[in-house]
Amino acid sequence: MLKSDYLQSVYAQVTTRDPDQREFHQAVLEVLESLDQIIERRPEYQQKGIVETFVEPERVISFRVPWVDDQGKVQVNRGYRVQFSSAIGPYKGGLRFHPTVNLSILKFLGFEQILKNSLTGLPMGGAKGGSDFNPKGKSDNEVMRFCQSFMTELSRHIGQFVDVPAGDIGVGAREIGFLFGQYRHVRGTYAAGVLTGKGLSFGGSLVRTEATGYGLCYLTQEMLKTMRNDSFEGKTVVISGSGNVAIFATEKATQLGGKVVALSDSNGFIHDPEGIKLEIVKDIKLGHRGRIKEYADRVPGSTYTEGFRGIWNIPCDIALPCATQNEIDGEIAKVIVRNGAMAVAEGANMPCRPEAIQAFQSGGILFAPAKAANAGGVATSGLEMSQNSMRYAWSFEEVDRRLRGIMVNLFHNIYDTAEEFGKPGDLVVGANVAGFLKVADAMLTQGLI
Ligand code: NDP
Ligand code: 2IT
Repeated sequence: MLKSDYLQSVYAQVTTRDPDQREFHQAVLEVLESLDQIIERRPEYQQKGIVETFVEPERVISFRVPWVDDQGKVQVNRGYRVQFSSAIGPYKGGLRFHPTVNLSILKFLGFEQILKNSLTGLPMGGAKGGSDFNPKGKSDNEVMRFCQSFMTELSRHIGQFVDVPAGDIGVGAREIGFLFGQYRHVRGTYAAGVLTGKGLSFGGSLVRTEATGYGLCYLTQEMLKTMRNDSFEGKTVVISGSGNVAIFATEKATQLGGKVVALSDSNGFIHDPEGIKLEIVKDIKLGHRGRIKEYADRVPGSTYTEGFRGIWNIPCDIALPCATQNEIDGEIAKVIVRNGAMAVAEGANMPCRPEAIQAFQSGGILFAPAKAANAGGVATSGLEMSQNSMRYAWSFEEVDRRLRGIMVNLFHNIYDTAEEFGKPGDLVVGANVAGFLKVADAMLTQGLI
């Protein structure tokens, strides 16, 4: 329940305007609850209408995406771009291709992206986009034709100083390549800075592929060190998902001395008590877009179980949910607490429901929210944009060093902010408040637009 009448009225307007957008309501409410800690200290936010402006996207674009499948049949999907905030930089955020994509999901993601991008310290606004297209089971040619149609329309709305999309669920190097090719074709210009996550041969940055998972582990490591005088060394780690974020979180957690024992996909999970052999996972997922089940067929001593939520019954010291939103509810969270975990850090966006976060915090478990914990991906996108502007490419070590520096600074910023605003150790409040203050002050300074 919100204490401030002003924030209550903002939330009432959000839920009345779009009563069906449940994921968006969830993301907004969490942020407003954090702002409750500061709103009395900053009366100008209410006087200037900052919060009600902040929760409404600057622009929402919706368009049809017709394409022809391999049987010659016309398929029509829906495409979107939610350009949420450009207060501190051009719109920036990923594209998601998944059958569950709708406006509620893209608005929650775009909204969180504003604060996440602010926390990176780089000049990027917030956006998200995508389509209800399902790349799973499609041929490369079908994916190419879909991406070309999608970009034919999207190209009118983006640009290196306007809006810079990247990948997310269902959008990786293959899709970004097709999207970039079509942008170049329809605009007749080589503007490398219009997309991030590009291939290395055409303006991509080293470390962008690894960045979200690596960044998640750098932040978790700093949190363990600062708040528990501890590290990944010797810890059992469970990671959900087996996509881009999960794979490179597994790689870094292992390099830092942890033992990752489980991964999942939307069908089920694998458990390997000896520690996941990442080269086999990479061969399955990156080599031939296979299912995680195949791991158990190839690695003696490992098991596969149907149903992706069961992964959280496996006891662990560190839990890194890296699949999708609302995967962990209050009941699952209690199991994680009961099994003795010491830390949870969100690699996916909003994988923990509010009751789950509550259970972690009251159970004394360290909790790092997504907008801080997974900011390494977009931060490295920011570094890709910098390199594109310079027409230069840094080495792997240089980008990795900068990524690590950004995540360490980000952690201390949210940790100190939580303390400053009377909620020591509450990194949810720290992230929401620190991210918001910068954007709100930019909005105040620039006037109502
Ligand atoms: P990928 O498409 O590479 O992988 C997604 C993984 O999550 C797959 O294992 C997939 O399983 C699983 N998954 C997706 N949807 C569902 C669902 N509805 N139920 C259960 N499992 C599901 O995506 P990413 O790894 O890039 O993204 C994972 C999460 O990380 C997302 O929340 C994304 O928003 C977030 N993120 C990504 C960043 C990036 O740079 N890529 C940056 C910051 C956050 P299956 O194959 O069965 O669908
Ligand atoms: O959720 C995210 O931060 C991303 N999908 C990455 C966005 C980006 O622009 O790199």
